[in-house]
Amino acid sequence: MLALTVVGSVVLVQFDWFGDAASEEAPPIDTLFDVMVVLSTFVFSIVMVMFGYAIWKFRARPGDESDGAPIHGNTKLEIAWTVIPTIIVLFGAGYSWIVLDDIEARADDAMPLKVTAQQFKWTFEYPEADGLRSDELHVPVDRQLDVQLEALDVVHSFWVPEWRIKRDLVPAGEGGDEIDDEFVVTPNEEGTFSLVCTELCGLGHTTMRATVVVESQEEFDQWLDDQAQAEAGAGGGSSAAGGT
Ligand SMILES: [Cu+2]
Repeated sequence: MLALTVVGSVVLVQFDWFGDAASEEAPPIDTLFDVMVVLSTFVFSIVMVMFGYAIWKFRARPGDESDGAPIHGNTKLEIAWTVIPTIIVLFGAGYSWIVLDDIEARADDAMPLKVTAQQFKWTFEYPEADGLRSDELHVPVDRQLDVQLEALDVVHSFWVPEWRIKRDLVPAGEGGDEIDDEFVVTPNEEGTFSLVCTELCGLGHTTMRATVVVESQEEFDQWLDDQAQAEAGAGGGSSAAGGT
């Protein structure tokens, strides 16, 4: 049983389940996932070993047409299969709670960002830059983003795979204050990523993507300036040749 757990765990943990990581929240999430994989492998091993043993031990010999012995209850076994899963689940819940508490901690200097989803388009608004809007997401590296979500029509879902965080955008309408519509994330690697809508939201769902550029603070400031000028010049600005 333990051998099967070890072999299964070693094999499964090798997989790069989520791909590249590019946020501060990613490592604790990935570690949590690996721990859960090991626990699941342990449970799977118990079930498979018991299953194999039962098939072998209690098989019907050739010519044996008799009924099985009538048995009822087994206190030791029942205590074991209640206590072990309870410990596993409580451990998983406690550990997840700690990780969630950690990755949801708010930084004082977080940058506010408003994300609006609609069929089939993302819009980003920067309250610190006079409400500048863009359909390409640019953010500075190593700064926590305080993201406010809004959906205009149906349910969408915000997901940048490398950041790990995934959150639904629910059209709240009147009195929708109780909907959990914000999250924080701290991108810690520069580069270009894809924001993917990960909630089937209509015929154009597969096209509902946006480019995400994580860049240095200087490049980000420059991009904001460029965007503001383009907006002032042409009136109505989306992203053209942004920061590289
Ligand atoms: Cu969508």
